[in-house]
Amino acid sequence: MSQPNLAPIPELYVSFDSAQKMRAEAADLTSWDLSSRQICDLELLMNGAFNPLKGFMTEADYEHVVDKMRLSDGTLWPMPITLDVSEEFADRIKLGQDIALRDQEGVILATLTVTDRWTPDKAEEARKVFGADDSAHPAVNYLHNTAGPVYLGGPVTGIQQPVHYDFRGRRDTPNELRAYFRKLGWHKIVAFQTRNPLHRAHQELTFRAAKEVEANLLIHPVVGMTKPGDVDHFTRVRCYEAVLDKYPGSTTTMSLLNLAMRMAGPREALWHGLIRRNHGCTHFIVGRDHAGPGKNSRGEDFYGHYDAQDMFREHEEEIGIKMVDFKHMVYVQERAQYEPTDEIPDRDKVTILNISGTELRRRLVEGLEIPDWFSFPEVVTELRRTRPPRSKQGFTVFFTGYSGSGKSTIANALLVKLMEMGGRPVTLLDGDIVRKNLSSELGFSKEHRDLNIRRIGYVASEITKNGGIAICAPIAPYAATRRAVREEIESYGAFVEVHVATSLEECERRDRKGLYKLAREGKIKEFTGISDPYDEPQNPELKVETEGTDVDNCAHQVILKLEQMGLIAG
Ligand code: PPS
Repeated sequence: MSQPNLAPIPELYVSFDSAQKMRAEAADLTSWDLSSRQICDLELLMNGAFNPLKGFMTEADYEHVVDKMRLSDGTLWPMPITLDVSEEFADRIKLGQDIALRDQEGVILATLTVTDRWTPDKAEEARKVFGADDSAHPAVNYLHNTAGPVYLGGPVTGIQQPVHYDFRGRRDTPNELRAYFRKLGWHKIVAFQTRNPLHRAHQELTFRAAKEVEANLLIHPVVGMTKPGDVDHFTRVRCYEAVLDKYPGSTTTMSLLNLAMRMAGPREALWHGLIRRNHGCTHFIVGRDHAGPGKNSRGEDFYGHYDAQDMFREHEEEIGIKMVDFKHMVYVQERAQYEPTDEIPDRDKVTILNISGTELRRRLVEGLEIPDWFSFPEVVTELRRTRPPRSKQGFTVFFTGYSGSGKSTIANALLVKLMEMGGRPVTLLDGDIVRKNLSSELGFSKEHRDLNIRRIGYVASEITKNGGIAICAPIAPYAATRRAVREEIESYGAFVEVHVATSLEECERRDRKGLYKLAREGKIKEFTGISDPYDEPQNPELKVETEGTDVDNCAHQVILKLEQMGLIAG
């Protein structure tokens, strides 16, 4: 295992000439527009990072992978790589048919020969692959609320790589990295996977790993999809570039991996190992809580801190890459250095310091000091540039509640109060206004309501990203859609969900627009609360009771909440 076989690995691309021809022919095929996650998966299938997979999984491979972490021929493969589509699309496809796979601009990247089509049991997939059917897990949430209901499987023929305009020089296929290692005569390469900015603890850990196994180091950060709410990859790559200077250039290199992570802990660690093996690495660092998704809906960790290491150790031979395991690194003040937490003999006599990810985010958000022992000044500057203190960031206030609950009235009062304070531009996206200007063709089916809310979410996320305040006031009856909007916005700033909790009886009694009467008479169909559902928010940032409280006071409660969250200066 220590002398890597750095010969090229199989890719799924056809030759340049065939690609030209196929591109022309594929223009007539039925085509599927790939989601962001599917584009990541397709890229890694085509360039051999997912070797030995030759396409999106067939039903038999999928079943085996879900049940046993193995393909149907017995090869170890822990993660389902499936092409999820809508029912309407699946119904149009005949088995044996070729379809074109296009990116979001319509460029044809590949064709898929559809050999399998099935409706998966998603709850079972969630339980077996991610350990629980709990939507607090980002991949389980994706599975139920983003992925389509039907899977298509079959071999892929690659026409071209997805185009990336950012950091082009830093992206390498497995074969490009293999060629690089061959050229430099690197025989032992230890890979470090990360989705976070590198701080001093990471640097120490990677240094130690390289020293321990006498290997060269590949810093291999994920720039595809990571955990919702993570620092965006542009910022992270700028941080990595700043830290790269601190490594000896002749022994360390960095390359970006367009992987869509699933945050599946132990299974994900095996998968990461296989991917690094395919990139020509001989060793792989697995630290504490590798690819951990955080807490479940009961507030407990999804996986044990060292489960990933245990599972990796069990399958190390088969993966074909050696694990370099690390315990959590902490700073020992007296010795002014980082040490693995289990290797501190005199831990009662020394001062151990540590800043968790959550604490770091808090300090960034509140503009507090980040000590030099924790990170590099260049990294902190970069992070502060992207994440100014909360009082200078954009944010979204998202009111939800029944028709006639008072959302619009409170939203209008809040708009005026925020404009009076000044400092940031404020935009009101009221339900009725949006339906006039953005969503005039939509009705009130679940599909149309979701589309309406996704549009509001999109506009609000753009406003938030650019430092403004968006106030939204739709009914937004579906919890899953509200969550999707929250995730979209939280990559840029705070999302403050305000439940205007006026009871249905009170809304109906007020019946300001006379709509409840019409809904009761059956003259308006699918009316929220009468003939259509409303999912009560479980954990809104604020719940406002309007019965017996005047509008000014309700808006003031929101202002107090914004102050408490550090979003407006007190
Ligand atoms: S949603 O579900 O979030 O897309 O709804 P929204 O865009 O907020 O639109 C709600 C307003 O449309 C009027 N209206 C209805 N509401 C609910 N159900 C049905 N079937 C319906 N038909 C029309 C109603 O006036 C809502 O306005 P508000 O301001 O909430 O009272």
